[in-house]
Amino acid sequence: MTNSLALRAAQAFVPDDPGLSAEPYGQGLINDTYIVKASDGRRLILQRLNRQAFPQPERVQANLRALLAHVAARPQNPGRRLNLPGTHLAVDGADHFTDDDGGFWRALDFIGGTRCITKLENTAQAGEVGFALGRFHALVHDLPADRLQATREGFHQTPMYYERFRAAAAHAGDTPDGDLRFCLDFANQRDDIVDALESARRAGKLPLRVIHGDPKLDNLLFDERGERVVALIDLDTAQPGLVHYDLGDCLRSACNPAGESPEDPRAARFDLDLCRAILQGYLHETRGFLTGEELQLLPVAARLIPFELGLRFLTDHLNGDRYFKVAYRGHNLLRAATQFRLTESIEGQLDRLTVMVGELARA
Ligand code: ADP
Ligand code: GN1
Ligand code: MG
Repeated sequence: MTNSLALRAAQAFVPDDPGLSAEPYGQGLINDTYIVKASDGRRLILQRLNRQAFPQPERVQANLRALLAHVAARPQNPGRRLNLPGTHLAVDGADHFTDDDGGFWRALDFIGGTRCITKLENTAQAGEVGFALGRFHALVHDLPADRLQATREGFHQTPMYYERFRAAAAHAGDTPDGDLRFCLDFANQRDDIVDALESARRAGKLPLRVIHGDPKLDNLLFDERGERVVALIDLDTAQPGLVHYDLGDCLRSACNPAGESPEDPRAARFDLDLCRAILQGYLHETRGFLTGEELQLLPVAARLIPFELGLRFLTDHLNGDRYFKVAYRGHNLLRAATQFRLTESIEGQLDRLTVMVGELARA
């Protein structure tokens, strides 16, 4: 059913069309996403940005425009392009529309003939995931990071999420059991790893680059046959950061065949073969500008970013589900336990992962 606020926003981008419709679309955890259909057959993605996640949404749009302009000036082989969705101007010339309730809406190219893959089926698809993230980093590697503004302060700085977890856990009650007990113990036992990337960053060992911030599997669009990645979407968190945040996030999402919400969190596991194929695809695109120190800390990131996401889900559960969209009470707890089980699986394979990264980096 067409939502009236969304329809009003859609009219700001496509005026004078009595046949215009706007229907909810996709499975994102943050923004409200709609597909807009115009009478002439045109389609757009319309999104109301989440103001809690993005307190200064105009920064999201400014970054997107800077990024798109930079990438448009970098020719790509037409047969092997990575597409990014362009943003549309409203009829008043602005890059967004603000509704009467203060909602911030923007419209993007709808990238059709594509599908999201919820679970990788083979290493060829994994290679495509690596290609997409690597191509993105290669396209923006000469865009100075300070040309983009922070859309989320402290995003992926694990010590900040750990502090928030500690504050929320102070109200967890006296006798937690089940998944909550497991999650609290798991998080409390790992305070020694939370600073692993940030300490290297403070020491000047890791450069700030333009990153995507959220390259999970759902944010890659494959062609309809599921063979090639054709687009990278959800650029709201593109901002200065470490490539480790992106690689850690991509690996934790793509190499866990159980997904983010399995029935049993113990189903989560890290598939090293998928990881190898992703890194091969990634390094093929990025060879030449990543430093030795960046490569050396990739295994650290592969462990830390799922742990951090587990902390984020757990904190949101403890705070009453205020940030991530949930289907039911307890959903964020299940997601947290799943990310921690995944972290456990990575920890059990860390030596092999480290050897593998070393071999791939030298190849
Ligand atoms: P969120 O930040 O809430 O995750 P996304 O930007 O990822 O929002 O959009 C949610 C979903 O909508 C995506 O997972 C995808 O299925 C779909 N989507 C978003 N942008 C596009 C686009 N430009 N073309 C096609 N589908 C899109
Ligand atoms: C959110 O926006 P979406 O659904 O693609 C979140 C990511 C998490 C992800 C977990 C801005 O991503 O950081 O890794 O959920 N995005 C934001 O699924 O917080
Ligand atoms: Mg998304």
